[in-house]
Amino acid sequence: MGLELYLDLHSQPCRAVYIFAKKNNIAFEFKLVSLRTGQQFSEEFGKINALRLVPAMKDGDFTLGESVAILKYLAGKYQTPDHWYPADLQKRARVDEYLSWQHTNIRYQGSRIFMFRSLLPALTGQPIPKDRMDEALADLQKSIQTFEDKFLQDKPYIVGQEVSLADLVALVELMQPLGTGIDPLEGRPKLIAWRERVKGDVGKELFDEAHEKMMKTKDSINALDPNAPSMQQLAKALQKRYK
Ligand SMILES: N[C@@H](CCC(=O)N[C@@H](CS)C(=O)NCC(=O)O)C(=O)O
Repeated sequence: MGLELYLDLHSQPCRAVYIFAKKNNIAFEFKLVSLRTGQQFSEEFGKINALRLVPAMKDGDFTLGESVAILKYLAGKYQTPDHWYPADLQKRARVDEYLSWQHTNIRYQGSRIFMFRSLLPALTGQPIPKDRMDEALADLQKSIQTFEDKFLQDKPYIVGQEVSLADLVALVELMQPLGTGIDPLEGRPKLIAWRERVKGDVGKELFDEAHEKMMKTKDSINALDPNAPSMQQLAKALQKRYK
């Protein structure tokens, strides 16, 4: 049995895994786990990832969740070019440093904007109050400022001269608010130039293909049934997660 990747490309970490696998010509079977219809709650998917989150991976009998773990597994197993996850201890540690930081910073803040402006109001029927939205936008900008000052600085990439997993993971997260019409990098020329550089490294065609669904979030949200039990379950989980 070959490599299976369980993905929904509306999801940022799924896009990182998808883009990384495609860019490195890693053969895999795309297994759609549609978050819009609650397939993550199915019994079948529970056997692949008990956390009930995508992305997930199955390689033979071995199953794995968590995008960062999957990306590193693929980099190791398929010996992808060194720049993605450098063998040099200190460069690798820089990639790991960003990958550890991002979960509760850029990822959380960017996802919160996405949820506040799309899924949450659609599923609960309640718009997010303006002061909460403004606070969320300010929190995202604080994380982006830290990203610029501490991680990117004046380098072309997070780890210096070459693109790595850290840049890919950062960029897919920073794309998410764009799916709701907000460019979080507006007014930040250095970061806009970095975004274009990383897109170029990945290949614009692959990058755009991976983001196509997410950029049409409005259409998929209009097709949701907020009364479906799986959607109510999702709304509850999201309300807990995104305060
Ligand atoms: N830390 C995990 C996060 C995975 C995650 O939050 N996945 C979301 C989509 S972006 C999901 O599956 N959500 C389904 C749910 O909350 O029910 C990773 O990096 O893989």
